[in-house]
Amino acid sequence: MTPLFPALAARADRPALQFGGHTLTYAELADDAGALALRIAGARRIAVWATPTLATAVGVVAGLLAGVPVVPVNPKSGERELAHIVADSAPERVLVEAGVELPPGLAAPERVDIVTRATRSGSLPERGRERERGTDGVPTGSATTGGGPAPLPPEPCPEAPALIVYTSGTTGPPKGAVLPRRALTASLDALEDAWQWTADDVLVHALPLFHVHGLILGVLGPLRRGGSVRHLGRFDTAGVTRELSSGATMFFGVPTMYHRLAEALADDPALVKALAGARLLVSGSAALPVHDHRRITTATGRAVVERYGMTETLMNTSVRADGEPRAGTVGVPLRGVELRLVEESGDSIEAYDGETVGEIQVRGPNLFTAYLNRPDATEAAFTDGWFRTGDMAVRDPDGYVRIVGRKATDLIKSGGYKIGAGEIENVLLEHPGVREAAVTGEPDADLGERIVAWIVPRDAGAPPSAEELADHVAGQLAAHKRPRVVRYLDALPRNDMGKIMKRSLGV
Ligand code: MCA
Ligand code: AMP
Repeated sequence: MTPLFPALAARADRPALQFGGHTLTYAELADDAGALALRIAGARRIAVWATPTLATAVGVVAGLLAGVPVVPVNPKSGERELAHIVADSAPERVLVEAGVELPPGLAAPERVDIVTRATRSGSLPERGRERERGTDGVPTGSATTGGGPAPLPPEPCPEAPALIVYTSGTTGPPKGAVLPRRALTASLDALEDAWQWTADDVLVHALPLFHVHGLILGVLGPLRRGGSVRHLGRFDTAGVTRELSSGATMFFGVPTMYHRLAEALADDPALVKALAGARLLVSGSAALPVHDHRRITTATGRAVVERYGMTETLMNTSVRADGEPRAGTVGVPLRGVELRLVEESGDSIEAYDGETVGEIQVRGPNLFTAYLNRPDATEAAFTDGWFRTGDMAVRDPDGYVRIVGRKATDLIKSGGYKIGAGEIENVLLEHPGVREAAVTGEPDADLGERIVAWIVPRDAGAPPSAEELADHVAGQLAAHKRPRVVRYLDALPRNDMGKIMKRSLGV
């Protein structure tokens, strides 16, 4: 069986990962992740405390090498969200960067410290240093066996689960999408084809490492190609400029990041030059407004390539690197992906007319296998073997897909994060000052959509402040799920059945 990361198996002496000042070559990553893989081998499932650090990348690669399913956890998860993920995925161990404190919600799984040679020494170490011991006394350096480094574990079968990534629905807590190894290889290799992605590419990004975009595309993608990734830790235009001006060839971002780049271009000639020199600029996770596409192209002469994906399906379509760029579209189906548009009636739309709207349904090796512990939700997500994305689109005569909206108004995309209105409403309703709550998304130039909470307070004379409610949601769920605006009402608009009419709230 061919390995998931050929350059790692070959212990190539080329840079693989760079986070701030910390760098690992493939050979070093094979040593560090290989040693960690030996320590976690046999575990049923592991969590990784997914800070935007080198340690996280090493922890995830170790899990993949060991064939142990990895659950990446948002380190900013609030109490309730964390409790749900831990109870649902029941990890036996939690991998965390040495020295980093874990919240009480992660006290049950056995802690395993991630120690890498790069972070141990604070910078690139000289080779051949003595083996060191981790906090639990297990060797953390090169897993050597006398004559040389120990071989990496054998490649697990393609259907073996690789990652479990949590994703929000309209109601209820997030669901864990089980992603098998073949979904990762199928999707990453289809992107190699669409983007002419090679070992010479150096990717720069600043995406979080607990979602598909930042982790699978942004870290595992370069590793599968044998290229390298430079992670900025946190997004800013200066970091993007610096890396694209010093050897990086590609940038991946969500539309909010491109919006911020577009805003900065007018006063930043170095940024203009950096973007103009990039081989490929890719946007995804939400629609990049045509206005931002145009501003970037006008200033830099470069077109941003959009690709369309989902946690459950990985990548479905993309504008190809060798194709015609077209702002406002997500390009054509990727190699191996079957895509159809389906009407409300269930009939498939045959037209390629740029105007008949249907739901995007997909089929192919890029798909997840199931929602963890949720056979009901898994079954409901498919029709005759086709996955129902909930995204509505039209198809141009040449096959380019144009997303025009989504079926569920209760799903909000803010900053590229998918957020369920119901989840936030449930948490708001538990606040002692809240009698009724409804959550909607409204257009936001920076975030795409911003979360709005409509609140009927228990005491109209002393309503809880917007800040207090935002902190409450951030503390229970996650900071990106907090309402950015709170509007107070005497009563929520309801129909004769008592159902809240969100459309009258201005959605
Ligand atoms: C603010 N903060 C708070 C609070 N308010 N913390 C606790 N309580 C509060 N009340 C903190 C935040 O944690 C954060 O900390 C900082 O203040 C700023 O937060 P925020 O305002 O939310 O940040 P932002 O400026 O709005 O972030 C914009 C962003 C971010 C950087 C673009 O939205 C982002 O990283 N988006 C990426 C989403 C993504 O990767 N989606 C992929 C999923 P600190 O600064 O320390 O963090 S979709 C996917 O995977 C599919 C497959 C696909 O197609 O790609
Ligand atoms: P998630 O479940 O967080 O993986 O988000 C998946 C959703 O993000 C999709 O169902 C789409 O609604 C949206 N999405 C991803 N990429 C794009 C894009 N390029 N344009 C428009 N929407 C996108």
